[in-house]
Amino acid sequence: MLQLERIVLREIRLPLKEPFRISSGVMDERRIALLELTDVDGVTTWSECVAGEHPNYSAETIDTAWHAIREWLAPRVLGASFENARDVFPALDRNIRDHNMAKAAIEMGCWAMIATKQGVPLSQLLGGTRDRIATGISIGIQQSPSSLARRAAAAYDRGYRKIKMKIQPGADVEYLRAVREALGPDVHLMADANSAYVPADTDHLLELDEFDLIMLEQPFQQDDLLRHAALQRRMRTPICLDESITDVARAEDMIALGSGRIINIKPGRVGGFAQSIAIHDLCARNGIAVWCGGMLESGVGRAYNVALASLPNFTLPGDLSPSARYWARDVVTPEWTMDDDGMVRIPLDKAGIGVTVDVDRVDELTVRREVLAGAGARA
Ligand code: OSB
Ligand code: MG
Repeated sequence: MLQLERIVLREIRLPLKEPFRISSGVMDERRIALLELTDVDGVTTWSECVAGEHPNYSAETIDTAWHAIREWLAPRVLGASFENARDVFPALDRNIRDHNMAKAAIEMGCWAMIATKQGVPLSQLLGGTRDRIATGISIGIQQSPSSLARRAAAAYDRGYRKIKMKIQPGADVEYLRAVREALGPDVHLMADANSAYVPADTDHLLELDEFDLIMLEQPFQQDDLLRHAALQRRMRTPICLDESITDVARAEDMIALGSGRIINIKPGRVGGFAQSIAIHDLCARNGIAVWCGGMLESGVGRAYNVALASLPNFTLPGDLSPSARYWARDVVTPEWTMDDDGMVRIPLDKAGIGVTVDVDRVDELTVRREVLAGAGARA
């Protein structure tokens, strides 16, 4: 039984160690919404909303999510009671379109609350079957092919099992060629376009086949499943969809149309864990590999991704870099780490999300804070 009494919403600003450039914009600091959920017994847990500052990845931003959580979503859970974490998403989704990242922040927090109260690790509540996850790095667009090749070589030496590089028109073929030549034929490379191409670029994209990438992520616009299918029919490299897969029906469409062969599951993008698990299960039944993407989360959001990635059909390395890749200091203890073999350990010895939020650090970083409480409850 789950009954939330209070949600404290905070915005923190966390400076990235170095700017992260994708085809649609650059980030040098993350504005992150953190939620502290408290239930009627006074048990607390933290969750994170992964929406960015600008609507360049999806329509949501931290500010739209803040509004959606305060005005529409928090009132659906505060004071309500749920038998099962799976019941939370339908309650949030009824007659509220989109706002998946806002929904996910609450929904995933509810799973963590239940895990905490049951005294089990979040991974176990989700049905996870592994204790370690192979990790890939996501490298932003660099100044030149040679600087990208240096970054990729350093990542390979550090132990990463998969090297993903952001691409865009003008920073693609020659960049990937430099990396493939520097690292040799056996290293798992992939590229992520974040929708930077249009169907007229098809012949150009077909040139990427020569680099034996393990996949090409999201070349076209989010809504363009048909044109992704046309590209996949001509391209040897498997297409992986990220932005396009916002719910289970979209994953079914991808499979039916042949728009791709792999899905990057980000729980924030699909409205939380219930949807993520449903997409994971659908893909398992259809021979579609999945892996867990990242949104430059703080250590709080990362805990959720790590737990999800312990499910059996997450067979490809996730974008689960250790805290030190992003931040001078994370907001959780212990920080997320990766061993020399590129593996992240799932904290199976702790209940709930498996890391402790450093509240003093969060306080220092907080730029706004709002307390949401159900009718009748004290703020
Ligand atoms: O497309 O996967 C993406 C970060 C921000 C927005 C979109 C994406 C990304 C990443 C980062 O690739 C992966 C990570 O968290 O390391
Ligand atoms: Mg992506």
